Amino acid sequence: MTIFEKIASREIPADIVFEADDFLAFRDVRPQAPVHVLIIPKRCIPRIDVATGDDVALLGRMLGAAPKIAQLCGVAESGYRLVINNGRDAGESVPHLHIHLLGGRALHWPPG
Ligand code: DGP
Repeated sequence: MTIFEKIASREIPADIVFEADDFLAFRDVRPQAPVHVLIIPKRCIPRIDVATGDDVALLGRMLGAAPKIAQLCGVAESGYRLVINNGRDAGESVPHLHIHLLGGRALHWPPG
């Protein structure tokens, strides 16, 4: 079981900001911005690289919920960034697909 599956099953606590039947959004334990939320599928898809056609609708719902989650976190107007890290060079550290939602400060571009 990944750490995020444990959060989804409430085995490990997290600061949950939004929940749907098949995905969850909670605050990152190591925030890189004043608002840093992770949007995860409840069932483990390891990374975007191995997502299949069966995952597309779920991934679409997760992405589609981002504006609502941004609104709940107070960054809808100021702006926010969505990030998926895939693989070593991207800094992926948890093998359970997650969309980072970052906001609450001006974010640099290009990212480091
Ligand atoms: P990534 O590097 O893209 O794989 O991001 C993984 C993120 O997950 C990282 O920003 C820290 C966060 N994280 C790791 N373990 C936990 C945890 O147990 N709880 C929460 N809330 N976040 C976690």
